[in-house]
Amino acid sequence: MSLSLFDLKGKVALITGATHGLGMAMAMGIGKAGATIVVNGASSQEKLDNAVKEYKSVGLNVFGYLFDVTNEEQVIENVAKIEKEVGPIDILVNNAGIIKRTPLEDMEVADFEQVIKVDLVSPFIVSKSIVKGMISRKHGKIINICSMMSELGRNSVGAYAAAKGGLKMLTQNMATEWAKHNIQVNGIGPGYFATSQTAPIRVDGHPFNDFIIGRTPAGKWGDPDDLQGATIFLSSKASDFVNGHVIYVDGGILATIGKPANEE
Ligand code: GCO
Repeated sequence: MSLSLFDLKGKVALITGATHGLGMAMAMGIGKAGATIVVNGASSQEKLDNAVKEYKSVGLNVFGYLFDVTNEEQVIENVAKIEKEVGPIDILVNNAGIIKRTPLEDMEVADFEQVIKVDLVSPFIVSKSIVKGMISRKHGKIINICSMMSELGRNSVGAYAAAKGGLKMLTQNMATEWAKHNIQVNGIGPGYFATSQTAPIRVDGHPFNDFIIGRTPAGKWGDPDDLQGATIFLSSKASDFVNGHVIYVDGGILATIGKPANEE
């Protein structure tokens, strides 16, 4: 099979929330496969500039744009700027997301709404701002970054689970509506990865750290680079007839009911 199926040379990819963590790892993968990468950050110009330097340090063709993905006006303005200054967007990775770990009964409504806004509404806002161009060009790739919480609940992450469960269904509906325009919309569901978001629950001896190691058949936290293969696949020609699926990169968590703590 020709590797050109996975070649992204000549493509422009926008990855939201790609100044660090999983977003950066996926953007690095897409860039190394040949695409020009457009990195979005929302919190600070300095963080964005540092990230752009890091991408350039490994020889990638990269541009950085600072805008809030929950603000439709900023999204429309920046997508227009990107498509004028860099080129039409061929690949969109909706990765930007937040999590707030609070028992539902204690969670402020405003906090619940903020998680929904960033994790579920913003993929809609950014996709909507780009898809009409993809429709006119008769091709496009949209990848929504879902989660284990698109399938399973967990104490204290109810808002996040509601958002990521919704994002899985939004992915299926985008696929339903846009596949006829040769736009493939799919998701990636990361398992438990070693990132800044999971750092608080990953410290040695933290009960959750031991739980995840036991609950994951691969017996470890994922390395963000483990996501690059699925990302390149869903960004490339190789997935031109794949629509509405979420690929779980999870070390086997969703494949198993788990095992007793004392079982090897
Ligand atoms: C948590 C974790 C998870 C992971 C990831 C799993 O608190 O349970 O942060 O949400 O980050 O989303 O797919």
